[in-house]
Amino acid sequence: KRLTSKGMWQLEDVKKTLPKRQLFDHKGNHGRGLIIGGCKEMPGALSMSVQAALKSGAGLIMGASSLPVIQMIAGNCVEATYSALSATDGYLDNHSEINLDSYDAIAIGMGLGRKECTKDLVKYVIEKATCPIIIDGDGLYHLSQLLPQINERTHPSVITPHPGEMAMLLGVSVRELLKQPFQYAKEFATAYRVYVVLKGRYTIVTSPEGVQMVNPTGNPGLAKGGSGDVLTGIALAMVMQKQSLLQALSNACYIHGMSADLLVQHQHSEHDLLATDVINGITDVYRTIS
Ligand code: B4P
Ligand code: MG
Repeated sequence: KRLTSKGMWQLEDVKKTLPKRQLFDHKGNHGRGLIIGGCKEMPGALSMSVQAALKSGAGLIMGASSLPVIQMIAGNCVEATYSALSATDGYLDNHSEINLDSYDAIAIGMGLGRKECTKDLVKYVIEKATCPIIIDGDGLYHLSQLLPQINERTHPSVITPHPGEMAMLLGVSVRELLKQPFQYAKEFATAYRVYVVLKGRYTIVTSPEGVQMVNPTGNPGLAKGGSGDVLTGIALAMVMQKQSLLQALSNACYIHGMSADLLVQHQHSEHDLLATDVINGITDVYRTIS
């Protein structure tokens, strides 16, 4: 009952709002995105976000990480371009070498690590990016110390926490958060003027104005490492297409969950589904909805 009292994002909403590719489109019409992430222990997080963003329709994607991470992952997605950033002991450390100006949206945090030097990088992006930014994973860990900076942004900010990350940002227990997830998400979104994608079985998307949408798709096959990184890549691609941010984020959640649903219906089980399967499954989602 609680779910239907809020806006449930449905297949018809996706069909109505998802922009169609036009005959004379070129890659510039579909967004140039930057994804910053990865460290020596978590190279795959960046890889999955980059692949998911391109598979979802982004025009151009630049993956930024340390050279060893790029060397490890570049073969997984040869369609992307990569930018090697300096790192200390496997963690990105120098923000001044990144040019943030030529992107339509930026995602940061997936597999970034929690070292102090990576916090500076997140701070730099929050302060300097003049396009929509999406903060996920370890970027959210750092965000707890960067709340004044996020409040001062004049361009859209999106956060994509799972309940553990949302609870940490709010300073409450996960148990307390899950008693009133709509209220807590709205509280944070309106206080800091951010879009909040609170992930879970029914992911709740909240705008800075407090408008909320609930995503019905997805299954427990997604409860596995990497599925959040895939969602961030899809979200980046959606944010760069011509649609409102609330629609873009709702569509991203819908596509992510629908990919997993189609896969467990036809090819996989909830046990063996991998995050990379969910990326490949985007093909069937698009073939179904268009
Ligand atoms: P992390 O290391 O933070 O996990 P992660 O890298 O963020 O994983 P990933 O990015 O792949 O998945 P995410 O959840 O973002 O996890 C380490 C620790 O964090 C855990 O040991 C735990 O302490 C804490 N933690 C993690 N998840 C928590 C939670 N839910 N509650 C409390 N603490 C938690 O994204 C997963 C994606 O899959 C989302 O899009 C989500 O909506 C979807 N999904 C997951 N389960 C689903 C389900 N049953 N049905 C539908 N969709 C589902
Ligand atoms: Mg995650």
